[in-house]
Amino acid sequence: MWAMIATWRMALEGVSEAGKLLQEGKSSGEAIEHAIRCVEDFPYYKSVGYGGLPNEEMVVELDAGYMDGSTMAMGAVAGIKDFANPISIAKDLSKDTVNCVLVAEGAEKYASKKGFERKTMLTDRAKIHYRKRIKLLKEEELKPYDGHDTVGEVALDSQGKIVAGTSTSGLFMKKAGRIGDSPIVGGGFYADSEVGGATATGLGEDLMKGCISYEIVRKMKEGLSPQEACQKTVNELDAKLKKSRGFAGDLSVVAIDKDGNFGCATNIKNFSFVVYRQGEEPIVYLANPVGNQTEIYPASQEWMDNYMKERIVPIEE
Ligand code: SD4
Repeated sequence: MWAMIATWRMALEGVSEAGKLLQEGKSSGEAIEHAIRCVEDFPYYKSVGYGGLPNEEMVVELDAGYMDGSTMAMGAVAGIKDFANPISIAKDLSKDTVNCVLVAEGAEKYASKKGFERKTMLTDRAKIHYRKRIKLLKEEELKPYDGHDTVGEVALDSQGKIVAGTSTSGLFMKKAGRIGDSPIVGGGFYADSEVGGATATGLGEDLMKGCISYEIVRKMKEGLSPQEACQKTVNELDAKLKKSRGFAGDLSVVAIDKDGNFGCATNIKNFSFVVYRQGEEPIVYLANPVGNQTEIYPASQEWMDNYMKERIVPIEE
């Protein structure tokens, strides 16, 4: 049995291709890397890789994480500039036992030495978004973008290995040097091949407070289904944040277990995610919070048609 789950509709094309790799017997590590690279390479996704929106100094700083749930190997890069595929660098870093998490210049030096592809990641389209936002915020203090579209994925291969990975440009207009949950093991991603894997998207500062991906896997280990584990974890963190300081940032999570069952929970409207399992077609789901539960249903054709149209619509200064 193989299976993949990923945050946001933008993962669909990559997951569709990666599922074929899993069907051919390739490993979950290869599937994750391939699927996430597809998102990183697509210029119209504004929050991952090429085309990602910049920080407040108009610099694109990227974060990525990778974990192999069979060996517990883990690698991550944070605040890395001008490399095409941060996920591949994170995966490469996971092969070592030390120096597995590198930031900024150190990460760039490593990637350069290892021959990873350099690329100017700030696109003209991203510059227009930046200038528009600056115009809009002229009189106000800069605030981070409150949309969130980190790609986080978990794959189970037919050998039973579970791998989790993430890639993001983080929050639009973030401070230089700011990193979120995506390169933080246990925060943005976690995998344990004996149990399952989970990954998160949303406000990194809040997701990290709950060690949210680890917590979901921990609950699955205790016997909860992926759906129960996702829901309970989001509910608990959401409630705790609201109780302690009055509000909770966006929290959305997906998970699969070692048998390919999946779960998703969110505290925002219309969170989309992708599931592809052996013997099925890839499916895009929409998730919405209803009381303490998450209502999950396949996205309509109309929603799917509008999605790509909205992404590629021409923008003007
Ligand atoms: C972060 N969790 O850097 C990420 C944001 C996200 O698209 O999901 N962005 O906090």
